[in-house]
Amino acid sequence: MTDLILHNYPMSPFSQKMRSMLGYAGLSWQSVTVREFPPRPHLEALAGGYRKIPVAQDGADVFCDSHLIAEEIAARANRPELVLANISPEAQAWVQRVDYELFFPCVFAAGNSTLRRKARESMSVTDLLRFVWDRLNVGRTATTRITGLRDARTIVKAHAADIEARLTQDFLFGATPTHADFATYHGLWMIHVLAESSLLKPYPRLVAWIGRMQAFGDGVSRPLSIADSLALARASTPRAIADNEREDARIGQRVRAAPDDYAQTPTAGVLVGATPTRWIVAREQADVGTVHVHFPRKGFVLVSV
Ligand SMILES: N[C@@H](CCC(=O)N[C@@H](CS)C(=O)NCC(=O)O)C(=O)O
Repeated sequence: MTDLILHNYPMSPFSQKMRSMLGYAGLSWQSVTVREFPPRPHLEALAGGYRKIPVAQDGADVFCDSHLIAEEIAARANRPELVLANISPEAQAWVQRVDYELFFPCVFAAGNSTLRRKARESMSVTDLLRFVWDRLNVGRTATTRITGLRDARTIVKAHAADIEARLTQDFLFGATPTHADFATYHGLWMIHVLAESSLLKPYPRLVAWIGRMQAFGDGVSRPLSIADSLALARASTPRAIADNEREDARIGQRVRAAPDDYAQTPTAGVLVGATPTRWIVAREQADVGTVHVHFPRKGFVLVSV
């Protein structure tokens, strides 16, 4: 099996979720560094309209959303605890809560002079302005309410107190980590590690847990150029789809798949695969030939066109 390719950028929290899982899983991987905001033409070739980061790639198969990428990491490293569907209902509900209630407050609460300096070091002033403008538009067009702009620090502190109380063992749901730890970590990573903020200091068990999560590292990565990632897709054939992976009356039809929350730009193609948890959409593009783009069902909508 070849190393997974992760299209990511250093300051992206959801990319950090994947980098930390790769570190925990002990996997080596290939890193394509992408811009912080669209247009990203090579990702348009690979994933169509889907514009969130990270995106993973294995040859001519492309995986959208961290929940699905986690399944790829879990399968490669035999780490079933990284798959959301494998963890307890209580832990799954926890992930849903931190995804929707903690992530954005963390992003807003992380905004301090250290973060601005780091952003300024990786982007020109013009790009920084374009980035802010882009994210304002993402917020404006979101179908779910993006909470936390006003009370970000208060919301983060309430979650931090919950996490502090839960951490009676080394990880949130026991002595070893699960998907829930990684889903909780990346927002807090932005505050504590990236922005070097003191906001979480009053929560010693939480800070110690961040240290344990950080100690997993990011796995061993080697850089891959955008051109090489496209060439790899072009030279590869998508994975075969089994008969029991065609469980949808729309197989063979033209469809559009899009996130149901924010940055909902759709990917168009032909539905070629469907399992109880994912859809697989085939796309043809001159730069990459035929690629199969995988979407989780949870958090996405699929419509016939
Ligand atoms: N549900 C997605 C969320 C990913 C996400 O929101 N990523 C951020 C960057 S960390 C993003 O892409 N924001 C808007 C954008 O760039 O279009 C996942 O789990 O992968």
